[in-house]
Formats: sequence, structure tokens, C-alpha cells
Amino acid sequence: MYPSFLRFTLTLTFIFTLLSPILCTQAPTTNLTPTTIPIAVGLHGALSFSPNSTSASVGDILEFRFFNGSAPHSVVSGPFGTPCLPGSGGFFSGYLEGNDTFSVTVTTTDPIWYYCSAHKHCQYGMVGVINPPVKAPNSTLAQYAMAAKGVAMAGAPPEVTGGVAGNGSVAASSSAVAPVKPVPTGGVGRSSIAAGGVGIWIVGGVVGAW
Ligand SMILES: *[C@@H]1O[C@H](CO)[C@@H](O)[C@H](O)[C@H]1NC(C)=O
Ligand SMILES: *[C@@H]1O[C@H](CO)[C@@H](O)[C@H](O)[C@H]1NC(C)=O
Ligand SMILES: *[C@@H]1O[C@H](CO)[C@@H](O)[C@H](O)[C@H]1NC(C)=O
Ligand SMILES: *[C@@H]1O[C@H](CO)[C@@H](O)[C@H](O)[C@H]1NC(C)=O
Ligand SMILES: *[C@@H]1O[C@H](CO)[C@@H](O)[C@H](O)[C@H]1NC(C)=O
Ligand SMILES: [Cu+2]
Repeated sequence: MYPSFLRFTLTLTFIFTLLSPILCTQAPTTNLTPTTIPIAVGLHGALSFSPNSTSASVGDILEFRFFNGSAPHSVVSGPFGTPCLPGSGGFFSGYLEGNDTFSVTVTTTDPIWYYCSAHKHCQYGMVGVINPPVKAPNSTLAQYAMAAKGVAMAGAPPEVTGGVAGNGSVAASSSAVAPVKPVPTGGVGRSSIAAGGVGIWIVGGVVGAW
């Protein structure tokens, strides 16, 4: 009786351990599910990103979308204090156009300033921010754009970095509207909950119920 019951329990534990990565993706905590956030690059020929200010959680994917028929653009991240110039450890898409995408996984809730390095697009206001600083009016996108106007020449890293280029089929008429997301409060990040920990909790809970 006991040995077979024990065997049954161990088998269940084993099965749920195998299943836990799958169960984790269905976990009730909604912000465990990464959100893909589309950002249109130069839609309808405009020298802008749309939206140009975006809230994102750690683990979310920024999907920069380049459109058919548009001029080549890029997305480059860089510090607030040096507009139109890249920073270390950021991203650079290279020069992309028709239907290309560039996907960047968000790894911080700190502000990420970015711009297009093509020609004088940055100076003309092709700039954006992820997770803008909450203390307006300091460090606003408008201030970044204003300072960008005085930059002699935009810069970019020597090679593509910090993201993955793709090749979707994005209709020029499609609108890229970011889903409404709550502004992160900084306390509970997805990163603070390890998937493995949730898996163990599920296994423990289910086996405990038996
Ligand atoms: C894509 O762009 C090319 C060049 O501008 C244009 O000829 C073509 O009609 C466009 N296709 C679509 C589906 O928008
Ligand atoms: C983009 O996709 C459209 C629709 O599938 C296609 O007609 C067009 O040729 C593509 N453009 C490029 C530059 O790949
Ligand atoms: C924030 O903005 C105010 C008003 O422009 C300014 O007086 C203050 O020095 C700024 N603070 C910082 C830390 O930039
Ligand atoms: C950001 O986009 C909004 C909406 O298109 C626009 O009104 C605003 O001027 C843009 N901000 C900057 C700094 O370009
Ligand atoms: C997307 O596909 C087109 C046509 O095959 C190619 O010219 C372009 O380089 C591809 N872009 C990326 C980012 O893979
Ligand atoms: Cu551009």
C-alpha cells in the first residue's frame, strides 16, 4: 500500500515537474506574460515613432516596425544627455525598410531614450522614449528633441546590436497602437519572480493536495 502510494506520488511529482514550464506560462499573475509592443517607425513617411512614449515592463518585447515603401530608418538607444548619439549596452537596428521588424527585449524599467540615426532624422524630431521619467517636466522627450536639434551629426554603433531583426509583412495602412499598460510602479517586476520558483510552488501545491 505505502510503497505503491509513494511511487504514485513520486510519478506525479515527476510529471508536474516536467509540466511546470508549461503551467508557468498560464500562471494567474498576468504580468508573467510578456507583451509585444508595436512601435511604428516612419509611418506614412513621417519622421517620427508612433507612439513616441511607451510604458514597458521587464520582459516585454518592443517590436519596431518598418513599413513598405518607406525610406530606410534605424532605431538606436542612447543617453538622455547626448541626444542622437548611441550609448553602450543599448540597441541599434541597422538601416531597415519595407516590412522589416526589429525586436528588443526590455531588461530595465529605467528610461530608454532612442532615435533614428539616418540623415538628420534625429535632429528633425525622430526620437522616442520607453518608460519616461515620472518626474515631469524634467528629462522629457520634448527636452531630448529640443537638444537633438543642435547636434551636428547623429551617430550609430558599428554594427547591429541589442535586438533581433525580422521580416514580417506589415501593411503600410496598419496602425501600430501600443496596448494600454499600467505605468510600472517599480516594485513588482516580472524579473523578481523566477519561473522555476513558480513551477516548484505548483508542484508543491498539487502534490500537497494529494
Ligand atoms: C510597397 O512599396 C512599393 C514601392 O514603394 C510599392 O510599389 C508597392 O505598391 C507597395 N506595396 C504595398 C503592398 O503597399
Ligand atoms: C512588403 O509586403 C508587401 C505585402 O506582402 C509586399 O507587397 C511588398 O513587396 C513588401 N515589401 C518589401 C520591401 O519587402
Ligand atoms: C527639474 O526641472 C526644474 C524646472 O525646469 C528645474 O528647476 C530643476 O533644476 C530640474 N531638476 C533636475 C534634477 O534636473
Ligand atoms: C510625440 O508624439 C505626439 C503624438 O504624435 C506628438 O504630439 C508629440 O509632439 C511628439 N513628441 C515629440 C517630442 O516629438
Ligand atoms: C526582409 O526580406 C527582404 C526580401 O527578402 C530582404 O531584402 C531584407 O533584407 C529582409 N530584412 C531582414 C531584416 O531580414
Ligand atoms: Cu529615420
